[in-house]
Amino acid sequence: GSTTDRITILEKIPPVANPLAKDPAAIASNINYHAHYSPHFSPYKFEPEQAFYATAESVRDQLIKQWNDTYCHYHKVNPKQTYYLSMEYLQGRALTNAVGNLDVQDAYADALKQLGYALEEITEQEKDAALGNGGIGRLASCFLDSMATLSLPAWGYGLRYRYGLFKQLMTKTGQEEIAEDWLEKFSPWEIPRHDVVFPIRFFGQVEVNPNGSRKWIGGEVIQAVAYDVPIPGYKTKNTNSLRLWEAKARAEDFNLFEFNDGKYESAALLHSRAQQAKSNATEDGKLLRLEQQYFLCSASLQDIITRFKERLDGKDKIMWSEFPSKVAVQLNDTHPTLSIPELMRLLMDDEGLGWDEAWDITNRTIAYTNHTVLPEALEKWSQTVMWKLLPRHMEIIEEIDKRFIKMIQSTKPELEGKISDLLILDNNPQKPVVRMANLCVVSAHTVNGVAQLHSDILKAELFSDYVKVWRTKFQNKTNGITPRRWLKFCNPELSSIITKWLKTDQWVNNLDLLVNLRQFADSSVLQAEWESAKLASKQRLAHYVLQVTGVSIDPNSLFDIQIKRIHEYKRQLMNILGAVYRYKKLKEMSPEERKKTTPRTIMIGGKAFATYTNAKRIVKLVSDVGAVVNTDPEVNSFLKVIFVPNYNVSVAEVLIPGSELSQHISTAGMEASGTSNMKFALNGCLIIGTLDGANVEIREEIGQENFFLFGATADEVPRLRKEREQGLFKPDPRFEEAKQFIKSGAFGSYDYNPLLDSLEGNSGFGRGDYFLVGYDFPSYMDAQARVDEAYKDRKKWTKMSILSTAGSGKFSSDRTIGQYAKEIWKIDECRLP
Ligand code: C3B
Repeated sequence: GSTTDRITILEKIPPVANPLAKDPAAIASNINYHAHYSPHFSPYKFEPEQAFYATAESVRDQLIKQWNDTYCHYHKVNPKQTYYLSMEYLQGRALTNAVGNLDVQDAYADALKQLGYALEEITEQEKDAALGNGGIGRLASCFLDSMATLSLPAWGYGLRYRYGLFKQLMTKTGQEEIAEDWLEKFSPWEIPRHDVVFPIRFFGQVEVNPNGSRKWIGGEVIQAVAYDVPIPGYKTKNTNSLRLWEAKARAEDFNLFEFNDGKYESAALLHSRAQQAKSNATEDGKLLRLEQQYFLCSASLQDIITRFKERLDGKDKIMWSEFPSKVAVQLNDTHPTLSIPELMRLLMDDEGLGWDEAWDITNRTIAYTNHTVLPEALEKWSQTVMWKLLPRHMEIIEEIDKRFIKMIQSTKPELEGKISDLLILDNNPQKPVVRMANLCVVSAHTVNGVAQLHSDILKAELFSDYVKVWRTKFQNKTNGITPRRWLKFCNPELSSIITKWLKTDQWVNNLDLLVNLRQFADSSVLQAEWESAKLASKQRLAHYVLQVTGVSIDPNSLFDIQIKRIHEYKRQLMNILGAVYRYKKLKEMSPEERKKTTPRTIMIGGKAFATYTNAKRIVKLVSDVGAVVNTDPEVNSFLKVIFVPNYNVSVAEVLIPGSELSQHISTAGMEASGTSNMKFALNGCLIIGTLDGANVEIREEIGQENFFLFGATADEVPRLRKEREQGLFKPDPRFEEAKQFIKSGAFGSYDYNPLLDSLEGNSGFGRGDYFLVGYDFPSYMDAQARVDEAYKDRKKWTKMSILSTAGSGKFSSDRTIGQYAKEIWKIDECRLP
């Protein structure tokens, strides 16, 4: 309708502030109330954007009530509580999730209908909150959903970045990055807490008092202000908090809060104190990142300690020894490692505890999750920078290291020879650094990996010598995903079929129940329903692709998707080489032969780190191949290649339900877990993949006959790399043919040689093919041929699809979080009555 129509509708509905409205008419009144009285926009306008804000404010009313009640309940019961510290959260959109978890979806849909809108149209208005880069951030967001759903007293802490992860624009030259101003218009989901403010110090010096105690003084102090984001659980009133810290800048130019994905330089320009440090641009960027990390750790720990003291009311003496029985802190990767020396500092310098007591408390409070074995992701900070920025923390780290050596010398003399690797401080005179992972392993009570294979590799390789010191410190917690966002809300068609066949919707918070679908996998009735749900999702996806790329794709072709950050170890390059080979073969076929092939639509999406040249070349190659293939009338009804721009959480919610095959094809041993693999399997998508990360467990759960496996295994990789380097490797002719075809200029004149050279052995321009694309290519192509054959038997394919969903129960983040709660945090549910 027109603007006037909408105003007319609004005039017929009384604006009433009734925050806890349940029936559609009352909700419509409350939405109308916000349309009139919320200060963000003129009430004489009710376009989709205003309707979104008014709807969100109305939902927020409901959230705030539960959020307050939850805080009061935890305060009264005073249970042990978990604090999840993460530099990244990928929350995506909140509206669908909030009305779904509050169980008011239908009422809101009805209310909006009365106001002239469809709920889906309104939810589309929301910008994604992308305060992270990829898997680790999305995992943190899934964990928040599960913590609330399990009614666990558990909160997230993070940073309120002013700009989110960049927006990816595709231009003639490939990926371009645009700033993502997610707060431009204001976020309805946060509650500014001007009552929760802590001072954060940087630089300065350490003062030694006559009694020997030490105090960090001078430097600069800025304020951390809390913004709380309510996190509703599903089928519980518990509504937890994600507390995001913002810097209350004293200087206009202090911009701590740009999310820095390879854009360190631009952020650093805005940062005056970095210039005082007189280092170069990259160093400035690194300093900014270290400041952000410390800001998160210090604000969160001050907040935790304040709450601990508040809840001890009645007792006149603070019992510090009880701290670990009230507080569990989980470090999401090494990014919040400074929590360790910060907790030590607060306990000793501010609260007056001795070293031993402070150390015991710190150790019993903090646990660490490792998310990668890639050397470039294992953080090392320059000791010089650290001494400048955090002098007191460096003293504490030195002391932890000294005591650690002493302990090894007296209890594990056989490890003396390994000490230089085990130490926290690497005192290499060229470039002395602090090894953050070592600080975590030495200080935390528990260290865990994120899939069984990854945890095994941590124990056998990265941390093998520490295992000899602390046998029971190391655990596995296989990742998971929330079935609310990743099935119930993003794939309503499939969800209602599942509910119908299981005769219950309990699977939404007991995902193991999906296993009961197995008995119906052969039913032609279920198969027909299953296929029609898949087709509906494929049509929605095709519509989306047309909208964002202008290319129309055929919903009857096999939809083959790879979406994740672009990285050489994830091997999008192998995927596109396979597509190039497929295209060349199609060109060589007669029209009759072509008709016998399985038509495919290959979709690849993901962002490349702004300064990662080879990743950007891969993006460019995918879009160049697409430009040729999609406009080739001879073959384009048998093959399309799409680069899906600006991949993010909301795009994933459209792509995953519409997928039939997805690629999880990293070099074995390199992908710690992967989590999109779980989302695809849950939505009935088959996987082609290597024995890497959580693929191993997914294949076990859904059955090996339902998984297209190929490639070297993790234990073979070191030997294969050596052989590749020594020139003992004989490339498969198909691999050579695909590369040659690109080199011949079939996809334009862009210089792909630097990229293709990375796939050669060490001679000439070759850079060793570290990721073993050449070695795995033939078995990858064979597996792809098995996929094409399997897709021809639609009954069998659909059965495999049903079995994928049926076998995905283990990968609920409810299971993962239940295990963290029991085996690491030792916390219990604290459910609102
Ligand atoms: C990722 C890993 O690369 C994934 O395999 C894993 O599934 C997720 O973490 C979640 O555990 N990861 C990331 O996104 N960022 C890092 N810095 C390190 C790992």
